[in-house]
Amino acid sequence: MAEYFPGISKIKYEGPDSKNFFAFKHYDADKKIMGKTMKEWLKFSVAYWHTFRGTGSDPFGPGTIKRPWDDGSASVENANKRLDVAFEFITKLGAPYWCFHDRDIAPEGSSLIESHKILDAVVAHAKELQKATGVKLLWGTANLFSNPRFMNGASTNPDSHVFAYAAAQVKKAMECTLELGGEGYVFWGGREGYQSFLNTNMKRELDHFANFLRMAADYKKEIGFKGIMLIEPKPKEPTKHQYDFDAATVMGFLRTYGLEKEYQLNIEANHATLAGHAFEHDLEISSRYGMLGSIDANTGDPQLGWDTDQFNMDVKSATLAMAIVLNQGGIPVGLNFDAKVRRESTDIDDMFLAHIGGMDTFARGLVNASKMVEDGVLGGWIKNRYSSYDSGIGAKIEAGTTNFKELEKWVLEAGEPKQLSGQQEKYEMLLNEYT
Ligand code: XLS
Ligand code: CA
Ligand code: CA
Repeated sequence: MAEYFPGISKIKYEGPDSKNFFAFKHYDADKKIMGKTMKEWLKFSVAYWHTFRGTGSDPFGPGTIKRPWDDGSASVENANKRLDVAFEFITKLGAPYWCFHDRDIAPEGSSLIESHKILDAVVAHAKELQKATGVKLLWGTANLFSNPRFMNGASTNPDSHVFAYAAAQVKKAMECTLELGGEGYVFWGGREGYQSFLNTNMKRELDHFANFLRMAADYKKEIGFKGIMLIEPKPKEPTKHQYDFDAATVMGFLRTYGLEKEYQLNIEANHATLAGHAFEHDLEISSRYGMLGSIDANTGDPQLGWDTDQFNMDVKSATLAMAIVLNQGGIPVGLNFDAKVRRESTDIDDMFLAHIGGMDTFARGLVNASKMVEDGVLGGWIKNRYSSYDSGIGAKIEAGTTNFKELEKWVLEAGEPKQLSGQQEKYEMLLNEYT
């Protein structure tokens, strides 16, 4: 079989003193941290759409990134060759998983049946490559946003014909995910949202969306897919208002429609920040309610207000993220690099460096967070801050066994509360000690 990265051998762990850019300084796959290997805690995945279909195009100009193996055609041969390249890349990198959209891996045909056939052929090839390399599928998904037929949405489209088309496409993508042994299946809202109040019946669209998700959950059971179904929040882009705005909105939506047992959340850092939250905010809120299933590990740019999907090289952010993962005992699905190299990063080397950097960043985050847990730092101060709820009147408030009358009586005796400092700066200093 042809080798596409002849100059690059398997990326190894060389430790923090290494000066080699093509080596891990922190990600030591088999090293045990708090009872599990780094590989198990982190479950890294390469996003096919960015790394193998991304061209660097932006609204101001066409792609800048040309890959020598890609002839630019929509042929099955080209699609299969790209997969060969991808599996060599992922194997050399040492990431255990990959993720895809149906339309990233296979071109769309001129009819649904033709698209299904092409997809089947490409999935068969992917299955062989998975077997040969040991790389596994983290999750699959359907692209319900690129084709013009989805311009007004997929399951929230005002036209039921488009709803049905989207269902047929998701049905097939779920079958392919099952065929490839995926650990999850993701629903990112795509164009599920609206641009104008004047032409939108929001309630009907949301009802339809819920029905779509219910049908998907039923189909999961019907075909025996054991993976976790995930919803990925995002507040805007491509529509002005995306229905899956943020983690809290999605959890409320799922509960409203009785779907909270069928779905968990895939939290993307850049989407949380677009919603005006920190990455750790959406991780924490979903984790604390038992809904954090997977992570799209990337970052936005603080100066740019759009979805830049950059590799996260911020150790502090990764530390907070991994602290949340540690706290819940692991990440059920995994940590997918939904990130692309910059349009100016046009070398093949950049593909490797970006992933090595991202993996090392989250590995450092994991190690830092575990040290904080082991030192009893993390969680300790927070527990202390709420200790007034551990006994007495506080415990009654927490247990829901008191009422306004009793609380009034209690305050009349206790008097004015003492001022308790939030000590934010102290804790920021402490975090600096670990990162
Ligand atoms: C787009 C999303 C998308 C999903 C999968 O903003 O991040 O890539 O992760 O459809
Ligand atoms: Ca994503
Ligand atoms: Ca994104």
